[in-house]
Amino acid sequence: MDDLKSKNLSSYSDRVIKDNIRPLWDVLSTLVTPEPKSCCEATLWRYDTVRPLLIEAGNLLTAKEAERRVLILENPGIPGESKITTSLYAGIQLVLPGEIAPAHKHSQSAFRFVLEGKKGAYTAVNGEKSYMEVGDLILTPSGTWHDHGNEGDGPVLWLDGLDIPIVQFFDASFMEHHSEDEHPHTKGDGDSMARYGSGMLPIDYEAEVPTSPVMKYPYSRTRKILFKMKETNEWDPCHGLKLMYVNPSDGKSAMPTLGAFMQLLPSGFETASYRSTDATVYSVVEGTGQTKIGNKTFEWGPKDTFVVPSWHYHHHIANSECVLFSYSDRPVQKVLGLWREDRGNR
Ligand code: 1HN
Repeated sequence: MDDLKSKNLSSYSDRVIKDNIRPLWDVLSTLVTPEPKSCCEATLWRYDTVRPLLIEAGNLLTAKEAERRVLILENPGIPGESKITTSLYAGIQLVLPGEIAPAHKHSQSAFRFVLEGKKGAYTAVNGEKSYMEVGDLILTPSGTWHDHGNEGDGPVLWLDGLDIPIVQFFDASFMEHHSEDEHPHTKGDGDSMARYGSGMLPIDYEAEVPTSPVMKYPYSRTRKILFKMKETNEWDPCHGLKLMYVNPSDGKSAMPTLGAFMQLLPSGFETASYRSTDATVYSVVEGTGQTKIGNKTFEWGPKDTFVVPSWHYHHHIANSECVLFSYSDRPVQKVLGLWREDRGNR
């Protein structure tokens, strides 16, 4: 294009922008890319870095003063947005003995993935108390009242996963505080598991929401499943042995916006190179290893968190027998027909 033409086009663009109009030809190639071009960066947060900072915050303010005493894991490629990926939020929360994080409800769906703590801490969801043990997954579905407490004698820390950026994208956020710090605890630990998660359902059960009626997926159970399946020695080259947390009433993802997974990699296993369109957040449960993401290598151990951006080739190397929890926006992408994976080698 000659200089004069280019100058005329540029002044044309400057002029129309004043009327809130933008020529598509200026932006088309950034709007519609031939493949995902994520601004999100592969990053790892060591538990050894985050934990002391949270304990320090524990001396500065109470859970009640903070409402939620959380350190957000912020993706360095999207600074200031409280996002770990373009669609997901992650944070690490601390509740000290005797504290209550007061009851509230909001449109955002959330889960807690327990990192540390002896039994005694709980999340209560719509009156059902779920006591927390390391590796447990506890759901707080959209619109459910939830409060946290700690009746034990040590700190409890967990990873919070929320769909905040998705709700923000739709401008669909509502929140309410309960009149009391604690919603009445009318049901005990395991109530929803007994009713809905044991291979039976109440005869007239009809789902009113697209979310699992089971509030806690205990690690003791998840681990048993993984190690039972391990006996057949059938490994997926890309995933080792990988399970998805499901809604037992329909077999779909436990929550509509948050897909959650648990996988086992035997000692010495190196997964085949893999990429998918759902950026994925990992929390290491057991073992040590490495994940190579593009040209970066991340060494990890228990309770570390790392994120693999969308459409980035990566593979894991297990130095010992490893159990990895992960979550992503896969159920949203699947329902929209957007999800893709590439099990290719590179
Ligand atoms: C929330 O409700 C919790 O209930 C944790 O523990 C983190 C981040 C943003 C908005 C709501 C919780 C949150 C949150």
